[in-house]
Amino acid sequence: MQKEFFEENPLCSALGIKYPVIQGGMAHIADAQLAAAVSNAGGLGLIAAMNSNADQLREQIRLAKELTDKTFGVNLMLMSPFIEEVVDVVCDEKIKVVTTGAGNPSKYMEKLKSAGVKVICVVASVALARMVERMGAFAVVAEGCESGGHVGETTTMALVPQVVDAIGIPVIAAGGIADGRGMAASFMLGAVAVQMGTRFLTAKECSVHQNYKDKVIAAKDIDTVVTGKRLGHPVRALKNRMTREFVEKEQNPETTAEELEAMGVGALRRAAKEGDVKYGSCMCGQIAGLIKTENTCKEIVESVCDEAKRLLRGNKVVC
Ligand code: TUI
Repeated sequence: MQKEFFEENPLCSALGIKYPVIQGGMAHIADAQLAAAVSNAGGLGLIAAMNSNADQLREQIRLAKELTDKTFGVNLMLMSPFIEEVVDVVCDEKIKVVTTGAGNPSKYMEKLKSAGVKVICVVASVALARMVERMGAFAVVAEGCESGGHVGETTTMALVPQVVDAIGIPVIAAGGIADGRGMAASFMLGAVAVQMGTRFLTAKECSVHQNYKDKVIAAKDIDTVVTGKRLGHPVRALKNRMTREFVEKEQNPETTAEELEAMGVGALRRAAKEGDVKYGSCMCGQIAGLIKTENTCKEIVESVCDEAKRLLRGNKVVC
């Protein structure tokens, strides 16, 4: 087993983490409690800033600082109406690392870098990976369309090696990874770490509503669908009454973009906080079918890494 993946992983050294596991910045789900649990487990936990304003994000950051003395980060959702003020909070609170998603981070790179923040950009294409490298990104997360939430068009298997060949900064693989096989495969594609979102949805420390967790655990391989392509922000979620109605409306040329947008408003919050898994949006990746249990973040991080280590030593997959 090559030491560069674990004991001497350069990304882990630079971020001050033990394991090459980064938690996805899941909107309405990735709070201080989950971020601290992942960081305490040796990975990199992230608080999702999503549509929080400055005060809401500051409160979550202060709470995470009480729950862990390890490095944790913030995920910036670039479509947020509060993006300017949350960038200021990240700088003020001396957050060491951010991930950015759902857009082009160029407007905020200089400010973040000047404040000493390492910026890891989530990209879904080679072109954006090249652009953020030129702007001084510390690393990229190459996120395939197997992921939950806002997705690009290319699969992880195709995207990761193309991004690895195109840039010189570290590449973290995301999309469809939930166990040691996915991690080992990611290393073979040239990634130095993995980001997992769906796997942490059923973590014991994840505060997402129990109905949502149960739906992830019950999901099969073909139980997710991408909606919203017509609106320009495709989103992968578990199939339910809401996605079925959305697909019908989306296919009907008489439905306006405004009607479709209205269906999406508040849908993730309804599922994640209120447990409305029929009419809410249960954003979730295609790998949900692999997840059968609720575990602590420590169990998740350690089991994924232990299995990857075994496989990289040449041991067979044991199912
Ligand atoms: O951002 C994500 N995943 C998300 S954000 C989110 S909140 C949301 N809710 C409803 C609609 C839209 C968002 C839920 N899940 N992942 C990172 C990611 N970024 N995936 C894909 C991208 C991406 C896509 C296009 C990044 C940049 C981009 O290009 C923009 C450009 O201008 O080039």
